[in-house]
Amino acid sequence: MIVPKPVRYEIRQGRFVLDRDTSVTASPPLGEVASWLRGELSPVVGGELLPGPGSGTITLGLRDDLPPEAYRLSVAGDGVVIEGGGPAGVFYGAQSLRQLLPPAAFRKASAGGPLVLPAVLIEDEPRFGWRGCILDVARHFMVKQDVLRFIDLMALHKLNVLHLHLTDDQGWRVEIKRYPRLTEVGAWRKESQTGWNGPMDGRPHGGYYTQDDIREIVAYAARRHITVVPEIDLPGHTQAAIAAYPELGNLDTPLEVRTTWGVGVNVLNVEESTIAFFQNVFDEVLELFPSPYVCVGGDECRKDQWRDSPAARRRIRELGLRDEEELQSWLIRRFDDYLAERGRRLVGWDEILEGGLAPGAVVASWRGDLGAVSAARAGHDVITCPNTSVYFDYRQGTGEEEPVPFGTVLTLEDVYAFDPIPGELRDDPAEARVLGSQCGLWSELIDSNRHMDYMAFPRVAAFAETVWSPPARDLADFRLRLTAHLPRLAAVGVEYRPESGPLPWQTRPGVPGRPEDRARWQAKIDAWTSNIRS
Ligand code: TNX
Repeated sequence: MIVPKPVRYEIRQGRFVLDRDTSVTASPPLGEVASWLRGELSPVVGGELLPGPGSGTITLGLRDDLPPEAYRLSVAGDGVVIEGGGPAGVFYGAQSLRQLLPPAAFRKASAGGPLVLPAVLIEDEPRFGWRGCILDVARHFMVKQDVLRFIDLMALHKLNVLHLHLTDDQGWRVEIKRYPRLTEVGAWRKESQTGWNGPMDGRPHGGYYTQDDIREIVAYAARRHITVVPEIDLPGHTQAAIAAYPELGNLDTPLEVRTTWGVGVNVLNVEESTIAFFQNVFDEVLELFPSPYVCVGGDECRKDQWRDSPAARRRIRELGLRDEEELQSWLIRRFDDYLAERGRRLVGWDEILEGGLAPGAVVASWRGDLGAVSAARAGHDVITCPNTSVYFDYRQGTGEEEPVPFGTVLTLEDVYAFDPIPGELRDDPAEARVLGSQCGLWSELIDSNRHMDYMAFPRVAAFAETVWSPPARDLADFRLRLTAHLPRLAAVGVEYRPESGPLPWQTRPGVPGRPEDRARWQAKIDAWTSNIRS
């Protein structure tokens, strides 16, 4: 009853009893995994699990005939053996081991007696190397402790990339020592819009991570084999930065941190001083995030201000560019060069394809499938995150009681049916360019951790299965495993969306979710799809 479904699962004769006398032993390279596992299991057995020999033993080991993320887990009467190609594989084996225990094993307290594991043999490995979640902590801030909890929930589902959307029009969330106003000013807004286009709430909102917080998040994630990919979005989605440092913008009038949603007009100017500013920002960001991949955004950049700006037009002439689209590509290339010189790879949203793209750049394709198809065929590595399948800010049911109806409907079944390889790329050599996928938890309309739980779960479980498990789908089997999985989430304290729809306190009466908004969204999604096609 494991989620995501393992490649091979065989029930054997017998059982293993886990109690406070069980020991966890591991070779030195697996010390971290072993201490993590002891940390998870000790409270549950009501005693400290020791490294030495005990009445039964959980043995962790490495095998050089397995890929780094693959594992083999055997549970028998005389012991449990988890072997992996690398520490990550062993870690995933340990996650599966936890799922063989009753849901009480997901509480941080004694389960009140010995825990019985069925004898099994599991052989497992992921289908994709990039199994991610985009967490938008810019539109609504998520406190550090909740980010750590989310990391644990990702690890439970064998996800391995946390794409942290750290900056946007509505907030700048990472301390940059050289430019303190980014957080002094940019991390706070005076109020927020309720619903996608509803009235203002009249309540200040804000928050940011200090550099020490970020180091803690990155280390916490690393211990769970999760890479944190930072995103500093530019040249659009930068109103908070411009509010803090007006010289980055195109206008003479000062701006405030944005309080409404949707694609804004305020974008960075393209002066060398602005490029230098952001490279200085990235100097600090690269120090904090060891990830080989760094996201510079590049999405939804309106060009109105560049069109109206004599300085931008001069820049276009000087650089011998055709238009504002090429100016955006030129800017993204400057950051691509900057990152490449430092041994990192640029990730950008599919808009970076418009107007030409640096060869090493990775494209995160979000507007349907077509960005992914053209990028992969052009030889770029691709991460698929189509809003039409894996945007979990979109509502998950058709009912009027669904909180803040927004976007198109993405039910659990829709997510489970998602294939990270777009249909057009199947059996095409360019298929190999798809590194994997990531689901989007955009937070314009997710203003609390409780609501984040509701939007994320159980869709994240279905998503995890699409990136981890073999491509064949069996909805009935998934549903069955989900009935075992939901009590685990409940034991952790996750307020997931029940199958039957939101509980009374999960609906949001009074927040606008008008039928015409849905129609507008569907029209917008259709338009994108046909735009990318042409
Ligand atoms: C599009 S995904 C955006 C985000 C929004 C999201 C809302 C992307 C690159 N841009 O800025 O939060 O839609 O669903």
